[in-house]
Amino acid sequence: MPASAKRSETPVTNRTSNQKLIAWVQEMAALAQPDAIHWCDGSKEEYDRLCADMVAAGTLIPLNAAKRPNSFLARSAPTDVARVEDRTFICSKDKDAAGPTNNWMDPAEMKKIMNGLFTGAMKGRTMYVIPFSMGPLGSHIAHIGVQLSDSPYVAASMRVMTRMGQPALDVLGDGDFVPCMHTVGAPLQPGEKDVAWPCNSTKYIVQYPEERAIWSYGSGYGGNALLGKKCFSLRIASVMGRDEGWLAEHMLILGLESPKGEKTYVCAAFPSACGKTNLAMLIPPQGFEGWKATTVGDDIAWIKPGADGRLYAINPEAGYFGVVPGTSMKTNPNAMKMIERDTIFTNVAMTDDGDVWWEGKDGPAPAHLIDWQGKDWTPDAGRPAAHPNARFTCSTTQCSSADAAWDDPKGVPISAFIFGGRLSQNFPLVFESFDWNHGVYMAATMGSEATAAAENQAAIRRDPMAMLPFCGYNMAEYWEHWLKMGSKVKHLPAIFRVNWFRKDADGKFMWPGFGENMRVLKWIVDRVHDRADAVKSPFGMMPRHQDLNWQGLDFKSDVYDGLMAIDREKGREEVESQKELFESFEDKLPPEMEAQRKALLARLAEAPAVWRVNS
Ligand code: SAT
Ligand code: MN
Repeated sequence: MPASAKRSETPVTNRTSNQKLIAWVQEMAALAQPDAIHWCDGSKEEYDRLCADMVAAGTLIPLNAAKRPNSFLARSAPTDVARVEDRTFICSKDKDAAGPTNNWMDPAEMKKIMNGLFTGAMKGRTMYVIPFSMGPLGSHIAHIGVQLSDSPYVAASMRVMTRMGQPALDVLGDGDFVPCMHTVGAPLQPGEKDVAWPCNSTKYIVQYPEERAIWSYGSGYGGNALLGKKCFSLRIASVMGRDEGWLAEHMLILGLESPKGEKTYVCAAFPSACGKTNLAMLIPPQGFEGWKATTVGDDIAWIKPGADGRLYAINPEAGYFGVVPGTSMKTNPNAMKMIERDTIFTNVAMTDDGDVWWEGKDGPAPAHLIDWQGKDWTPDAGRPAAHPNARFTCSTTQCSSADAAWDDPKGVPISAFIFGGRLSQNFPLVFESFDWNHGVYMAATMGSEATAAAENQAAIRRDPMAMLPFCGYNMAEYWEHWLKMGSKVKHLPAIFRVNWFRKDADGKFMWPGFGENMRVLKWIVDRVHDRADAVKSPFGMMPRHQDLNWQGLDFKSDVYDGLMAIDREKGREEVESQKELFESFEDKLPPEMEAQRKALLARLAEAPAVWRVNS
């Protein structure tokens, strides 16, 4: 039994008077039969003890303290390296309530399976009781959850990723919480030696939206196991938002401050692997002296209408679980600085001097590494040293671009929503929707190309609002909810689409991206403050070359022309292909969505064969 569990514990009744919570913990302990129960207080001492226990168990490897102070490397089981969408279930009473884009199972049937799997599942282990607040403590936008887990990696990670421990219990009082039940599914027989990363080949990530409950079995990794993240903050919270009139979105929150001190906040949604963390921590380039970009969040936003008729957003999380490969001084200097210390790395490679390495890090690959699976690695190994989904887990307090209001219970007022996919062809750098409904349609039909290899016959994987794996109810009803917000909110944010990934005829990216995205963001800021020009295209309102600030970047007008061009026939094909998505929702599809699609087809029919922004 780990030292953290052996310590004499404060009696539970001194920690909380919440009878529902106490009874639930007892009931779950009777089911899962752990050897011990530890109520997490969220202190630094507790975190350090958890880490020390994990070092002793081989789950964490301490990194070279001179190079990477207070940091650790975890190597997961090779079969437990990412979210498992095909094992993720929305168990609403009606199949229709989950909709055609979710896996569904009858809740009664699922509960039988869960009860079977969880019986005795924590034998030989400690069950951690992990109270947490998603959002600033006491914020009217925040909510409390309690996770039970037999993974110390989860308990430690939850302290970094959420406001975890006694303060969350104090805010909870006798109120309601979202119960989050989790096991790695690897009970130990008496005397049996544990492995470094216990998990089970059977995995279930289960949401019961009507009960607002989560059960997760068999995985210790990321969103499968840190249940405050995608399971609660998106799948369950999207249902709460529908019922209560707010939005739970897969969005970063970014502050943009002008040299005059005017602050504008935007939310942006992108599918995985489109650089959300990089955009959330962007550093304005040359030509933007005096501008500041500040980070409120990099993954999730909870957004509620405020008394003044604007929308206010909080980041429900308190840390970053970011993709490591590709992170460098070029792509994200703020993140590089942030993860210099006090960071848990999962599935990166280790250098001979006890530091970490990953593909895309600055400088050449070292001559020798231990790869993410613990094997010797040399540059000619023919396989990546870090897993492509390797992650850092790191507190927001370490981020030097953290916005002054990142922990403000009021949230920050949102002026624009930005939606972006990854499209190599025919999709312009940026445009603004004509109005709210048009913006909702553009967001609902966004997508990314399935693979980089399929560039020419780009099969687009639709990912409405980047919420495809995260919407806890019928996606068509979610669109309806978005459309309704249009009439409920007095001061609506403007809606934009962006695409950083267009390629030229030689397959080269046409747009430099990263910090240079500030040029687009500034135009967006100026648009929402009514001081930037745009011209009307079939897709929406677009900036001309002269409408962007090019100081510090030589970006020729004719290249820009190509970046913004719309090929009428390709555009038409794309819009026709949206029909398949729409039809899958049958009579649940809001008629407005099809009306918007038809209107776009009509605008394209009147456009020249190639629509150009500067002609
Ligand atoms: O695994 S997580 O859901 O935490 C991260 C992600 O997939 O975006
Ligand atoms: Mn995400």
